[in-house]
Amino acid sequence: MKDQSTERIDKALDQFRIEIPSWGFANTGTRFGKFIQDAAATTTAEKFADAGEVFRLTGITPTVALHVLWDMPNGVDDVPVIRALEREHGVRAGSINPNLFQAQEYKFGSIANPSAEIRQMAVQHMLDSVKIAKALESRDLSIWVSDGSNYPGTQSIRRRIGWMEEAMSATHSALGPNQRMLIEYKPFEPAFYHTDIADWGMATLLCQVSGPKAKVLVDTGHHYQGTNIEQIVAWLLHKDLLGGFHFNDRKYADDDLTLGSIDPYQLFRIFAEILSTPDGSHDIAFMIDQSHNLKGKMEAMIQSVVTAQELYARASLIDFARLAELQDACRLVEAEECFRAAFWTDVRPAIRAWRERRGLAPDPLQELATGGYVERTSKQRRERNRQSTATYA
Ligand code: RM4
Ligand code: MN
Ligand code: MN
Repeated sequence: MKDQSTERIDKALDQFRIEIPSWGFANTGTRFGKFIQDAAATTTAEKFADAGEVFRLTGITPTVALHVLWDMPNGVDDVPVIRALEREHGVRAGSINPNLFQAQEYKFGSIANPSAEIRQMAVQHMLDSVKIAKALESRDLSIWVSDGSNYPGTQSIRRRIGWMEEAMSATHSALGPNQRMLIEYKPFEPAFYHTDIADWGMATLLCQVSGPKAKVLVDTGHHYQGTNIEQIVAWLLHKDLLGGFHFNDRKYADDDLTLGSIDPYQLFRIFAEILSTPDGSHDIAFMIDQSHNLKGKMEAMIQSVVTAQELYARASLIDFARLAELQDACRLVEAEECFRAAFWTDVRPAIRAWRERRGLAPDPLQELATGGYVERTSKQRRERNRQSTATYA
């Protein structure tokens, strides 16, 4: 007979899926330059191959998030190419991310740009992205705008709110019946005075203006130090406005470090909030938003996926019925210990067993290390990677 905790873990593991980002496999950099890796993916096809390998090793990453300009430079015309890659590598396209920050036109903003013409261009790109999402049967359009300003007085914050409302509403009207748009917020960077969608309040209000298919996307790195992210999660859950997450860890700002590398308890607390809903069910898109410069990309992705799985399993061990009793009775220490006991449980043996039952590698990271994939791709991609530019000069 299975004991209660094994049952809880198994149920959690059966349920838990996490999306990985195509950009996590490509060369990226810091503000000072790129560090080129031999094994980095240089094409969309290679990103799909890497994502397929992560799925094969972990069994819980069936979808890959796509950034429209980076992965589908020809827009909707690239849909058949993506379809073929899905079939070849056994992973499906996940959330579609419009790119509203790369074109020169967006220097002073995209959907909040003072120029009506540039705003129109940005809205058109969002509408094209909705079309792409429909064609790929992707449910979510993940919107992040880098809009903002660097100096006080140089832009009208209020008029820009109105322009964003128009753009978001127009995008919402184009969504299909099962589609959603997720609005991501970020307090600063690249704008350093005001960011047009700076926090969850602003994202929430934009969702409310746009319509019921608009939900908030919480990127864990996009908060000021000390912000109680799980409290934001609780409010969004309460208001049925939580659409999804971009997970990553950080020490200082939007560092995009490997999940759980700095503060695993943070992610546990977020999962605890989500799993505390009465029947434990939820409809939230879990996604990773990381791109590593120092660690190998495959290794870092697998570490992140596995860490998310472990922390989700640990949060599932919380006895929420007992916790509620202790909370109501204000038995603080016992409540805290009930919560912490789950956090301190080593779930790795249970996860290993779960993987073995499904024919998956018992230790995905170990399997990657010995399986030869990275050596193979390094050899195949080395020349092309070495030709790419690393400097901004
Ligand atoms: C932003 C944000 C977005 C991501 C871009 C590349 O900081 O996290 O989600 O698409 O980076
Ligand atoms: Mn993000
Ligand atoms: Mn970010």
